[in-house]
Amino acid sequence: MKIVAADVIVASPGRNYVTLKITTDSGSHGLGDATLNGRELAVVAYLREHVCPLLIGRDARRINDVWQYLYRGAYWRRGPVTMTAIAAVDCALWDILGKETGRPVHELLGGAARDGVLVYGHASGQTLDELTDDVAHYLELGYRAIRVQAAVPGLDSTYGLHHPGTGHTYEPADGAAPADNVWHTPAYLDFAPQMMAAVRERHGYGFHLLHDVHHRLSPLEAAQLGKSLEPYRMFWIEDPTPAEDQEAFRTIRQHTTTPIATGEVFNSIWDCQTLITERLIDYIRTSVSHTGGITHLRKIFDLAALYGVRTGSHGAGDLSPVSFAAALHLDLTVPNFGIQEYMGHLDPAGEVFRTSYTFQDGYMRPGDAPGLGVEIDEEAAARYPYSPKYLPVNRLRDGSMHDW
Ligand code: CS2
Ligand code: MG
Repeated sequence: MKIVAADVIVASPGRNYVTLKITTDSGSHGLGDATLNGRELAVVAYLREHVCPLLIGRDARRINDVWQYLYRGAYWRRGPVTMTAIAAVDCALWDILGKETGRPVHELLGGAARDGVLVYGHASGQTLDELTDDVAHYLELGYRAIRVQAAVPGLDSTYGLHHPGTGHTYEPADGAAPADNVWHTPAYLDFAPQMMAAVRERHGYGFHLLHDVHHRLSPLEAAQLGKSLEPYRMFWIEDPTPAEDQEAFRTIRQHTTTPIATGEVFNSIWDCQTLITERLIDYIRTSVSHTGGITHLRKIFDLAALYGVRTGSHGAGDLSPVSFAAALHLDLTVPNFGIQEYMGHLDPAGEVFRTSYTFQDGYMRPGDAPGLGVEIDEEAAARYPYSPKYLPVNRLRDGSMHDW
């Protein structure tokens, strides 16, 4: 089964998505998500100029060989652009294998190890009243796990909040240049326990509570935050410090029992090796689309299983429905699954991507369609041309750059 075409589709139905479509001489095609938020066209060029021409004529069934060929053969290894491009190829080949064999991808991975995939939704608010109302909304929808973010008093803007008027999805990317946000750690450290107290006081402890710190603290500040949140029995705090400094997590670990999740910005097993083997985190957040696809993410999850680290993959709205479906297939099969982020996709993304995954009672299922179970409508995609959209940048009050 030879690859005869590899095409890159760039569309912006609400936000930018890059989709790789691989076609074989048997008439099958498969999809992979190649979206790298804010740097989309770098992956497009990497695929179109360097990867797609090399795929033509290769056997689509040799997924492991194609992966090794693209990873080892490039000489320049890892990095978000390379690993997102490889991920797209990998997912498209799993999709093709599923369609050719008539099996959903989770069956090809050894079959389901659970009935459904626990997901967390995103509640937020400009005030604590708005936040706790939003938590009520998610509980009514059936969510069993909810991430909470609220505007920090005294700051003009806070990350992780719904944009007013866009519905219940957190959509930070906007505009032809990044907006400037201003951050002040003391204000946040004072406010965070008040936020969790308000949520637990109104809604109790009958659901999992999550929070994203978005890489903004020093290790000691993160340790202080973890301790101050212990009474609220967090499911996790996410990205307390910049994730690339793996040793920093030792300090956090020594001081708090609040569980730690990190890894959405990682792109290979090497980025989380220390964190996993030293048990410095509880959840690894690497995703299918930024970490080399199903083939490589499986290896990370297997390593994590050895050390009692559970999975909690990134599933923001800037990952397309194609990689979200791939995540659900993999999540269903891994023994050490923990939770899956589910931000959802705003319309008109639904015009471009037809999905077969479902949500019920807090759990998602990928469905039994052959392959990944997602199709792209290329005519609809053409109606939404690429437009630059950037995440904000973050500065301190003195104007210096901080982590976003
Ligand atoms: C966030 C993301 O989902 C999350 O946990 O950290 O929204 C992240 O900011 C974006 O995916 C970056 O592209
Ligand atoms: Mg995050």
